[in-house]
Amino acid sequence: MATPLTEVTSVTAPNPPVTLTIAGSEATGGAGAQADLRTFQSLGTFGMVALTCIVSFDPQAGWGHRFVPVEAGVIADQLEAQFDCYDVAAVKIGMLGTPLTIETVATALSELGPRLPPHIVLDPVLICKGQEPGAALDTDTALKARILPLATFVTPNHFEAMALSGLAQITTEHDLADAARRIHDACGAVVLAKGGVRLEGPDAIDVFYDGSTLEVLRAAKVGEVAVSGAGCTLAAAVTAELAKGSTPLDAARTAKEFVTRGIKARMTSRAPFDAVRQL
Ligand code: PXL
Repeated sequence: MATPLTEVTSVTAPNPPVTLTIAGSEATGGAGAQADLRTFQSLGTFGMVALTCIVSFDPQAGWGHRFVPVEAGVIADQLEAQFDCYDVAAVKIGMLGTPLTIETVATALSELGPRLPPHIVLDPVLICKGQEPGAALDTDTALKARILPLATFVTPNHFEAMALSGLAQITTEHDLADAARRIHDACGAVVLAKGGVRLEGPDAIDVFYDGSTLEVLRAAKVGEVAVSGAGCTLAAAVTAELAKGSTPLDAARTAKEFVTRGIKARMTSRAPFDAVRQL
């Protein structure tokens, strides 16, 4: 016999921490909001997404990006519903994509007052694989001016670390550490700068810097080609761990282990790149 509804609703377990990603959909599910939600779920938080844009790779054109922004008012509506519904423990900000979206998100977060979550993790998606560096300078500038100051934790990749630190080249672990320091000094956020497969050597290196502790996180490289969704997954894992009460350094360590496991278990497909699989 089916359990009466009253019995189900009367047994209320305590809520897990609530996490939110403000991010785009990548239709094949490897990156963006889909990767974030799987990561939130795997790490034991309740995930929500405020969708900012829809990316559909174009198999007829080298798997480049077809990009459609979500209307600004609809982004604001999602955030209103989410923050009215829950106390959000930590937010991840992924692809925003246009200056108008950046302005909409910055305004919504700035107006939250005491409901502003204590952890705002920014994955500063400046370009995606397949896009030309500097293709969207107005978006990059708006992100630095309006979103970076709100971030408590930032996870730039190799290219973004150059853009945010002003360093012309990052080729060594020492350069990456220098970039992490400069970015922290400029914005005050905890920095996890990702070398990934882009620095030479056997290890994928990320540098953590919070203003006093500098730690190099290492994992043996799994191949020499970047895997789709690795950056999204790393930042989402940091967000989930912070939401559960970890220190920033422990969150970074756990996130690095989580993404390394996901890269080892990656999805292959008919696209010319693999995608992280969150275990
Ligand atoms: O991996 C960066 C990224 C983030 N968000 C969305 C994306 C991508 C890359 O494809 O499509 C929506």
